[in-house]
Amino acid sequence: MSGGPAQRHLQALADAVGPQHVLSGDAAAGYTVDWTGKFRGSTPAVVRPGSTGEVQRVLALCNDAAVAVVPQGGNTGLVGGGVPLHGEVVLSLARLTRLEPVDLEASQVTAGAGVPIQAVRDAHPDLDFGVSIASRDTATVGGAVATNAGGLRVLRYGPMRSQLRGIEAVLADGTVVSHLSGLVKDNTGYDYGSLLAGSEGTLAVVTRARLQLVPRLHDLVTALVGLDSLADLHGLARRAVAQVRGLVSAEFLTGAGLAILTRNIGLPPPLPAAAPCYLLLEAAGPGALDELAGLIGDLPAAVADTAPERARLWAYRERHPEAAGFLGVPIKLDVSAPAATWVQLAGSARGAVQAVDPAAVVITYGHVADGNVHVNIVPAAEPDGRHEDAVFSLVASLGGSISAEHGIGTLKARWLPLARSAAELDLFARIRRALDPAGILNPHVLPR
Ligand code: 2HG
Ligand code: ZN
Repeated sequence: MSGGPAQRHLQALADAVGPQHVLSGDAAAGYTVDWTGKFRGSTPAVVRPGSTGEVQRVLALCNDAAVAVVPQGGNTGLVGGGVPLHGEVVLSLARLTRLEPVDLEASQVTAGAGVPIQAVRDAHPDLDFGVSIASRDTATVGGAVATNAGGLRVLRYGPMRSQLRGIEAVLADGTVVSHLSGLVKDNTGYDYGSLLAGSEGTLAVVTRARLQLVPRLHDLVTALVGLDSLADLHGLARRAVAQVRGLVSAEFLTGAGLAILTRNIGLPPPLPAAAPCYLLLEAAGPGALDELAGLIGDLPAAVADTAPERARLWAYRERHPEAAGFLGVPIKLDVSAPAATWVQLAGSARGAVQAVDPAAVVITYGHVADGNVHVNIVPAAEPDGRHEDAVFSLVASLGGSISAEHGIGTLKARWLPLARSAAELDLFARIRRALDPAGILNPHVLPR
C-alpha cells in the first residue's frame, strides 16, 4: 500500500472496527513475530474486529482494495502461517471470545474464533473437549480449526476436524457462510467446515465453530516408562493401543531432549537411571492402573494417579517444545510415517540432519501412536533449507508426510510437491481461486 489510497484504506478499517482496534507501530509488534522468533514480519496495521459483522466489513474493504490479509488467532503457529512476512494486514480474531452456553442435549458448544482451547475444555464440569495441545491456554478455536490442530489426545478423539459439528466463516469478499445447527447427520451438500479445517487461512476466515464435547475422563493414570531403544518403545506403544481400553495418549521423548530440560529448567530426572528414550502413556477408567501396570511389567517407570503427580510427569513431555529454544532459534518440523517405518524415521532423523550440518542439535519427540515425530533443530550451519531438505527427503522415502499437524505455512511451501502430486496441487489452486479470486487471503501460504 502507498500514499493516499493506503491512508484511506486504514481510515476505512478504523471506521469499521473502531480506531482503538487498529494497531500499528509498537502496539502491533507482538503480532508480527511467532513465539520461536524464527518468523518476523511487519504490517501496516493489525485489525481486531469484535464481531462477525466487523470481520465481514474488514474483508470486503481489503478485497476491494486488493490488500493481502493474514488471519491470526493466538499466534502459537510454528510454520510462519500466521504472521505478516510480506507486509500483509493482520486480521486478529482474538476479540471473538464469546463462548455460548453448553448444549447439554447434544454435548456441543459454539465458540467464537478467539476462544482459547482451554476455555472450551473448561466449559462444563462433566464434559471435556477432545483436542488438547501444549499451547491450549493461548491457542484459539479459529486457529486450531484453520490448522486442523492435533495434539495429545488424537489417538482417542481425532484432530480438530473430527470435533467440528458446524462452522461460521467469512469469505474473502465479505460473504458470511454459517451452518451451526450441530446436526451429526446432515448430508445437504458440501461439508465446507471440513475443507476449512487445515486450510491455513487461505479459503475463508473462521469466526465461530460448533464443537463436539466428550465425557470428562475420570481415574486418569499417567506412566513414564524408560526404554532401551525406539524399537522397544514403538512395540510397547503398539501393545498399549491394542490392549489398554482406556488409552488416551502415547507420547515419546528421548534422553537428549530431557537432558536439555533438566539443565535449563531444573526438572529432576524422572527415573533413578537415565534411559535412551521414554514413553508416556495415559489411560482413564477404573481398570487403567492395573492395565498399565500389566503392560509395563518390570520396565523402569514412574506411575502417577493424582492430578499434581500426573502434571509433574506430563511436564517432561509438554515442556519439550521449549527445549531447543534454550540453545538457539529452532527449526520445528512435525513429520509422520506409517507404523511400519516409524522406528526408522524417529531413529534416523538426527543422522539425516547432521549429514548436512554436523554441529546441529536435533531433538526428537512426539505422538508415537499417530506416527508423528517432532524434529526440533538448532542449526549450526546457515538455515538455508538444507535441514528441511534432509528431513523431508527421509520422510518421503519412508512413505510419510512432511506435516502431521502444524501445517505447511511459509516454512514448508516449497516442499509440498514432495507430498502432493501435480494434479492435487492444481486442485488446491482451483479451489483457492474459486473462493478467493483476488488472492487476498494468506497469499504466501500453500500453492496458488
Ligand atoms: C507438541 O506436540 C507441539 O508439543 C509442538 O506440536 C511441537 O514445538 C514443536 O515442535
Ligand atoms: Zn505435536
